[in-house]
Amino acid sequence: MASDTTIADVRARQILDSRGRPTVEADVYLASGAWGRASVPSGASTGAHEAVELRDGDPDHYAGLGVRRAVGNVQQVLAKAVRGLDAANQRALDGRLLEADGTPNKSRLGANALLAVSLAACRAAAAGRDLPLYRHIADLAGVPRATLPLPMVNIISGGLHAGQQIDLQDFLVVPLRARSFSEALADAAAVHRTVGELVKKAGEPQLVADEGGWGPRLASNEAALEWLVAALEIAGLRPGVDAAIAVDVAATHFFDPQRQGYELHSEGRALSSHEMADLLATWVERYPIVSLEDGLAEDDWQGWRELTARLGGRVQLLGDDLFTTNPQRLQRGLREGTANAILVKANQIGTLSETLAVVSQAQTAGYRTVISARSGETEDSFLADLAVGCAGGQIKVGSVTRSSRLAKWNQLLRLEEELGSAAYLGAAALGR
Ligand code: 2PG
Ligand code: MG
Repeated sequence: MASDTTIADVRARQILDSRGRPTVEADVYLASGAWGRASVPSGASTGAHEAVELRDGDPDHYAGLGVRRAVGNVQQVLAKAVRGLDAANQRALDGRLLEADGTPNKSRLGANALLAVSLAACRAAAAGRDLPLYRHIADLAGVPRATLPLPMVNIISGGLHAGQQIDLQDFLVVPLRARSFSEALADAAAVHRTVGELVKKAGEPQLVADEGGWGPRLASNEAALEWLVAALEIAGLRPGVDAAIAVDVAATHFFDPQRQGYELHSEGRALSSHEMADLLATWVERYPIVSLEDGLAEDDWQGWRELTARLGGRVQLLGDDLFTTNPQRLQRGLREGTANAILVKANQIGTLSETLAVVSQAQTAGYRTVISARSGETEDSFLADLAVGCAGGQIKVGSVTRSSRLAKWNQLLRLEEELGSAAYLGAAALGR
């Protein structure tokens, strides 16, 4: 007999994320006694169009970054709003959260408050139904066959994640030859290890950035691509055949709106939107790049249209700050032919139901989806089950070091054990 999945109680607290900053954690308890816990990640390179992450602004508490107000909003407002609702009916529950907030960008109660409850309720419902989390999510998403995603794994970090020693944010490896998720992870780890050796050889300290990728000083942004290709070869992976490269340019964060220029500070030069597209096109010629994220800034729609017309047939053009997991912005992108894939981050929009709706909106329109962590993460592994349950196709978690990252990769290894390697999408997720 199904147990009672009525919400009996909600609790919340302030915990710390992988950068030592406060974030919200919530527990949702059901009438049956089953319960679920979830915590909320946080970005550094956040887009202007993201839902509002409510912070206290009290300079005497975590330099203004406390989330005690958001926690209070869960305890005092959202707990009352959802008590008595069925946690298994995620859409109705999330609808109630949106109603309680009442603003388009979750600025009253905070998207961090809403998402903590939304995710914790999902986990509680899965426990109440005695189902693995990914299976419950698959039911919510209407996905008949859960799949294991193709990973993109951070190897070299720059930009806001690594003290801006170079301007571009992430250089990632995409394992292509692997027939299973565990083989893919092993190939990615080999590349990470090899780049670590190159860092040492270059006489640089072996220090890692926010997401566990290496953060060496480099002569230019392009040098990161050269290092990555060298590492692939040393690791015995044929570039472009056995493994390829993805780049998160994160261009919003070096675009100067006043001067309308892309300022490559580390190289002492500024590029127009058109020149930036030229640079990316050159790199796509020269290196085995299969995915370019945020190649241009979040509101450079015209530039994005041109970039898509130029490169969209050859590589995945992934919108992160461009779309911010927002259905209206994605709709505009679909209408205007910008990008061909969307990065999906639940905290950019604020509830699980809205996140699943955006995934389905994108997939229906033929855009690929990449389920993504934030640079600030916790030990919560929800993301892994989300990527599997919604058949997201690809996943980006950061590197293969740092427990906040491993929580997700390791959960995917467990899910592989359960689903079998036949559920692994591999390079097919990129249309290969
Ligand atoms: C991104 C993410 C993850 P942040 O830009 O894709 O790498 O970074 O969470 O800082 O926005
Ligand atoms: Mg990004």
